[in-house]
Amino acid sequence: MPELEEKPLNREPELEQLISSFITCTKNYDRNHSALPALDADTHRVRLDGAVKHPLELSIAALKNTFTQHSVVCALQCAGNRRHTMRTKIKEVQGIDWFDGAVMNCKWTGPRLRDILARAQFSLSEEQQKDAHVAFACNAVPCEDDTYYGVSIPLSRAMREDADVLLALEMNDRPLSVEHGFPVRVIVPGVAGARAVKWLDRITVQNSESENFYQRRDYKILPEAAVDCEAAKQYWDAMPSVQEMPVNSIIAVPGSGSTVVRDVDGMIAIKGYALPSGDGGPVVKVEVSVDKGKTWHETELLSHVDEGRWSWKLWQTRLVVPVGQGKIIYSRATDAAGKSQPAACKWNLRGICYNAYGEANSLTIE
Ligand SMILES: Nc1nc2c(c(=O)[nH]1)N[C@H]1C(S)=C(S)[C@@H](COP(=O)(O)O)O[C@H]1N2
Ligand SMILES: [Mo]
Repeated sequence: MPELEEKPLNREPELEQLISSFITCTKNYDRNHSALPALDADTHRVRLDGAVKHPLELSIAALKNTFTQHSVVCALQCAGNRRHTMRTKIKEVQGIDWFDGAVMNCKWTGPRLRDILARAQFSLSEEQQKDAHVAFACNAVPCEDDTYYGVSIPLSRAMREDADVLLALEMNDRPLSVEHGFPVRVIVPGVAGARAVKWLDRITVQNSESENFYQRRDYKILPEAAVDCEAAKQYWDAMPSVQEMPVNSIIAVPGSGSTVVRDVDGMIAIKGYALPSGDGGPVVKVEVSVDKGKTWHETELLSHVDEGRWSWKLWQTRLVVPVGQGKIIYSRATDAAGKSQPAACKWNLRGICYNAYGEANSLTIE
């Protein structure tokens, strides 16, 4: 494997700042398995090949000018978001120590993948299409665990008009930044961030999942028996890759470990974000509990003109909380599909898809 030139850029914003606007416009989290490639939008091409009748070589200008442009506002979340909570509440896991900020909520614009696939036309029978995948790759730079970054999603999702799978050229009405995939990245609303390939240069229609490490040997919820890398080996092929993310919520204010001074009425402000499950959005309810889950109080969901099925919900409330130390507050989101966060979540080696109650712990209330 070629050496990585530098340590990949991985960082998340501070939570109070993250929830300060519905569209997260500044300092969104960055997750990279490689260095950031500097690509030229004038010469860059996206190749579409595999089981299609007409392979295509698409320039950025062609993606912009020869296909209808669509916009979608959606949450984009790393499957490892909240890993820190799994590692501290249950037991040690492998992976970057993400807190609750490995998520962004942005507007993405570009052609729909299904329109591009329609131009190329499949050479698969209807039966074959059911199990087929669309693989995405970035070959620009070597990654930590493979020579290129590659993943795939089911062809059925790519073809669903209501699934809004895009090849995004713009983020929040501006060309993508280098960090977020300039000049083109995949956006798959409701699905783990790992599938949103940045610096996209190849799309392949194929009858099985991507062969890449990041599809086959990572981003899978392994059973609890997979306690270490050695034990994990027997499960990698048996377990499905993560696609749809689970419903979730976190408390951004007050932050765990902080001291909060109550208002004269004995109340404190509690705020956070909530995320729907895969296709189950929007979030319809967020409750909080200040008595360890015995009673729950419904919070106010903030509405926004651009919200929809795939976006996050910001929420807030004020509640009377008794003074004291070591206090804990929980949050619990429910989405339109009726999916709700569990009190506890099973451990998995890579610490992904943690979605037990959101919590602010070790609080001192004065
Ligand atoms: N080419 C490429 N695409 C990638 C990655 C990567 O390392 N290389 N990381 C993936 C992962 S794991 C996530 S969570 C998102 C993060 O997107 P962001 O860096 O724009 O926040 O990009 C995905 N797309
Ligand atoms: Mo990720």
